[in-house]
Amino acid sequence: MPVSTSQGAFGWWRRIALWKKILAGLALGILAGALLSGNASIFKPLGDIFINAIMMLIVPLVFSTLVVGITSMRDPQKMGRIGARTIGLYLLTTAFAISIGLLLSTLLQPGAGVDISFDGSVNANEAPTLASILINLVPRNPIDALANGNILQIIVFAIGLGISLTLVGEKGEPLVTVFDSFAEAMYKLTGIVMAFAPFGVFGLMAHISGQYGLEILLPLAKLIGVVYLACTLHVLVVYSGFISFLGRLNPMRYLKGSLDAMMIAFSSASSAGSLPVSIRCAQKNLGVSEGVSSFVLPVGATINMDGTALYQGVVVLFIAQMLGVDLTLVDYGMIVATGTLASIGTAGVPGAGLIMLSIVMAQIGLPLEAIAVVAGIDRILDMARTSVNVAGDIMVTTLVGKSEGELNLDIYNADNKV
Ligand code: DAS
Repeated sequence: MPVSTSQGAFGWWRRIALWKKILAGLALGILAGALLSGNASIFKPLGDIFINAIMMLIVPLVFSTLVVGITSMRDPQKMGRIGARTIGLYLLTTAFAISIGLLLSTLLQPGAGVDISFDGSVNANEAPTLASILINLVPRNPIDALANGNILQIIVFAIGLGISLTLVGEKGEPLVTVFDSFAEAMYKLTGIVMAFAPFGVFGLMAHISGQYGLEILLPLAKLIGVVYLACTLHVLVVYSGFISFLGRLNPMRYLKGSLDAMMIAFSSASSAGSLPVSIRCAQKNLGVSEGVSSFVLPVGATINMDGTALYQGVVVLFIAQMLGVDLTLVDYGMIVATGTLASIGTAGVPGAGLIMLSIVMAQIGLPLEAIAVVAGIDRILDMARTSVNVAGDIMVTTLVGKSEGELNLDIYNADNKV
């Protein structure tokens, strides 16, 4: 039976793994930007439409899947264990990330001999206190939290609703069924939006690549190299190490299964924007249950920013080296402490880490105006650190799923990632 050309064509396209198509879009976008320079911005609407479509999914997907996930767990002790393991692993990997950033920046001295003038004034941001983080967790108006996409407040309300639906028993069943079918629809819509990812990523990368010429990148090439090297080591050494030794799992499967989300994070520079893709990767590529992934990933996209923490370690030392300021061990300790808090307070949107950098710099007395030196290449650094943020969220979700027996090993070990 001859296959019609249109079906053959689409069949051919459908058989290519999504991560390969996204990678092709990313590479072609960088090339188009390099060739067309500023004119490559004509492709920007492709990227903007794709980002809007992904952001459209976040609230309905996170809320519905989390309510269903909580009701499917039915065991408060299990939920408490998952919460504790999640927060513990997030804090542990963040501490590793800052340490890697500080170590590499100390060894490679990216700021030594750099002479870039700066002026203007920058006001320090306030470090989020633990009390302010806890108070802001509880929404006064859940509809307002949903409408404004306040992820942490949506998580708190969804957990409360999920627990209550479980406790009311039979009377809660109808609503759980509604949320279950709504969540399924959101998964399907995520898949439909992701079909356009290669084109959206192409548009994003063409526009970004066209903005940055060598004259901007060369003076800070060593800083860019140290940040990218630190990000790569953190994923390949720390995350793969955790997956291997704590999870007893094949790290290559984890890396391959996370590629889609990492590339969306790289091109969008937004953890929040990558969240629907992270949930899809965790469930469809790595076999993590809805109950675990629908809780651990939204929490991670909001408070777990290992790439940002690592970036702050590198950049603060870069600025100190550039200014010839010798830092003491106490300064290093302050960078780890404030860098962790600053990364928790960093929003999952482009450029948020640069804003929070002022907290760490103010803490050790460096002039905030120096931030202007790295602001010009921030998007280049943001793409790498956001990829690490997302990779870290997926790694912890995989470990928590494995530790709770909520990881389907047949899916995890399957070769063909969707
Ligand atoms: N772009 C932020 C994110 O989405 C990270 C950052 O700016 O540091 O995770």
